[in-house]
Order: sequence, then C-alpha cells, then structure tokens
Amino acid sequence: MTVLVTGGAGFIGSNFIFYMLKAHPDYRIVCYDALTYAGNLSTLSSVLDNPRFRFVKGDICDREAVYKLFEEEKFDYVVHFAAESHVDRSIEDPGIFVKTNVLGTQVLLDAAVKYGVKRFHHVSTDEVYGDLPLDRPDMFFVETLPLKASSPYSASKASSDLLVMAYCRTFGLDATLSRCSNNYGPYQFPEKMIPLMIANATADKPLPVYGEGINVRDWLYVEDHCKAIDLILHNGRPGEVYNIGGHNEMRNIDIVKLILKELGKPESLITFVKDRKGHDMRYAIDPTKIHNEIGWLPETKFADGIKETIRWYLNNRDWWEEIVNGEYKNYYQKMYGNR
Ligand code: NAD
Ligand code: TDX
Repeated sequence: MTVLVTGGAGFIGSNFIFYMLKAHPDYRIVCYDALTYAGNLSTLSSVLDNPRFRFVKGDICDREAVYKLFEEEKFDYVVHFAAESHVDRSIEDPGIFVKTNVLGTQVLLDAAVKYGVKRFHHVSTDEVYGDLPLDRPDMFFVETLPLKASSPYSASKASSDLLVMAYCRTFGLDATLSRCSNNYGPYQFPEKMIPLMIANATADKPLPVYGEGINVRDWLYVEDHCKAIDLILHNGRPGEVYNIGGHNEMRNIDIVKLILKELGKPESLITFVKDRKGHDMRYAIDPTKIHNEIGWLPETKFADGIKETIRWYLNNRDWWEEIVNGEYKNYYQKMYGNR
C-alpha cells in the first residue's frame, strides 16, 4: 500500500508518519508538504533515508504538481493533514486559511477522484462545532451537531469538511473524516499554547495567558490521535465522521500551573493578557461512536503525556530554539508585544 500524507512535516503529520512506518512494515509513505513556517524537514530527519519513505516538497494548491504526484505514485490511501492551523494567525490574516484549507483540499479531492484511491481521510478538528458553555458540563460535541465555526480557522476547516462530504455524495469518493480535540506532544510548533508555555518558562519569560485562563480544552496525546486515524482509515465506514477525544478537559490556567510546577518555575511568571477575539470557551468531545464502532480508546493519561512532552522539549532544545530564534521572533513581537 502507498499512502500519501499531506502536511507530514508539521506536528501531527510527522507523528503520524512515524506511527505508520512502525505499525505497517509493508506500507510506503509519501509526504507532500509545502514547508511553510510550520513545516520543518529536520523533524523527518530520522526517516528521510528509509526506503519506504519519500518526501516531496509542494503546495496542495498547486494542481499541476498534485496531479503529477498522483499519476506517479498511484496512491491507495490519502491522509490529509496539510493546513494552516493556528487560530491567532487566522485572526490576523484569514485569506491564506481559505486558500490552503478550502481550495487546497478541493485540489486534493479532485485528484483523488480523477486518479482513484481506496480511501481519502480528512483530518479535521472539534473547533468546527463552535464552543460549549462553561456551566453545562453535561454537553459534549457529537458528530450530528450542526457546524458553527467561531474563527476564520475553524470556518475554513468546516468548509473543507463540507467539501469532503459533497465529494463523497456527488462523485462517489470513499472518504472518512475525523474531528479531534486539542493535541499535545513532541514536535508541536511553539506558537501553540503548551509548547509556548514550556519554551517561555524554561527561559524565565512571562507566560501569556489569554483572558482569565478559564477556557477549557480537551487534550489528547498526539500518538493516540495517530492511532485513531489509522483505525478509521482501515475500519471506518465510508462517508462517516468520527470524533476523537479522551474526556480530558482542563482549564488553560491549570495546565500553565502544572507546566511551571514540573519545570520548578514560579507562578509569578504567569501574565494575564488581552483575550483572543471570539475566544471559544469550552471544547469537549463525545468519542462514543469511534469507541463503539472501531474500538478506539486513548492510551496515554494526561499526567504521563504532559511529563513526557515536557521531557521531550527539554531534551530537544535545538529543534525548537532554532524556531524561536528565527522569523518566529517577529511573530511573537507582533502578537504579544503590546498585548
Ligand atoms: P501544523 O501547523 O503543525 O502543520 C501543518 C503542516 O502543513 C506543515 O508542515 C505545513 O508546512 C503544511 N502545509 C501548510 N500549508 C500547506 C500547503 N499549502 N501545501 C502543503 N503543505 C502545507 O498543524 P498540526 O497541528 O499538525 O495540524 C495538522 C492537521 O490536524 C490540520 O489539518 C489541523 O486542522 C488538524 N488538527 C489539529 C489539532 C491540533 O491540536 N494541533 C487538533 C485537531 C485537528
Ligand atoms: O499564548 C497563548 N495563550 C493562551 O492563553 C496561546 C497561544 C493560547 N492560549 C489559549 C487559547 C486557547 O484557549 O490556550 C488555549 C489553546 O490555544 P492553542 O494552542 O492556540 O489551541 P486552540 O486555539 O485551542 O486550537 C488548537 O486545537 C484545535 C489547534 O491549534 C488547532 O489546530 C486545532 O484544530
């Protein structure tokens, strides 16, 4: 089997490639990634020489390049991660989110229909459901909820979800779709909350908590997400949406305090800053469907996963220090300088 993984030089895509090469010793993986600010070829250095792996640099919006690759490789499966993924950046510049996440997805869907694949799996997010109130702990995201995006990022992901479903119905494409909660783990770009807080705390820099820090996210260790996608790819029903999450809701402020405790740093580093525009209050996944239909359950407890993640960032400083000392400095100044 030959699997196309788009966006495999990013956080979840790279973890998925490592997972698949191990889990399926007879599969070939082709990673197609534009290496935007969020993509990093050094992340894939351990597999670049693997004869079952090929890296191709390219943009999913480049129809000619995408068609050429499909023609060459005759993919069995497509797992589509490539996206602009940071909510704060989508508030600054929505255009690139619509281009990559909507139009780029359409190019891939056209290629999958034209050249034929056994299955197209689209990696989406729980943010397409909007948010839940803090005072209704009985409410969860289920697959049947209407889409109700809050940010340009989530609106672009919701649009791509609708396109995937439309290609299933209209063109008979065999596609599956998953909506996962917040991931954490190795190789997450330091603009995201957990690695940002780890990086700042190790450098004794202020930890910028938006608003009052009471927003709730439902955290899942990245490897558990990868395993769920592998299971859906092989055992999911065509045309179905699967939520992925492990009932691990936490307030941002509690995670920040936990990181400081683990690193032996003082809580005085916490700095409350201006809230994110349109900030979603609470995400909480109901994973009953994937559990009942496919037998998936998360394996990593948050208490273990966060320790492992912090250890990874401490042991792999070269990886993220190169990022935070580069172009990222301008981003940080722009987003947090006068916040
Ligand atoms: P990321 O930003 O770390 O990685 C995105 C990757 O896509 C990068 O390697 C980048 O170079 C590549 N890319 C961007 N634009 C491209 C283009 N036009 N053509 C080709 N490649 C391009 O993102 P991530 O956190 O790994 O998220 C991966 C996917 O999972 C996204 O679709 C995201 O919406 C979804 N998701 C993420 C989370 C999370 O918590 N991070 C949760 C649920 C779903
Ligand atoms: O500096 C910060 N301070 C802060 O308080 C940052 C970067 C974030 N936050 C808050 C905002 C959120 O409530 O932390 C929470 C998590 O923020 P992010 O890491 O930016 O994630 P989120 O906005 O929840 O979106 C993530 O989960 C769903 C991913 O980035 C998306 O790609 C995914 O789809």
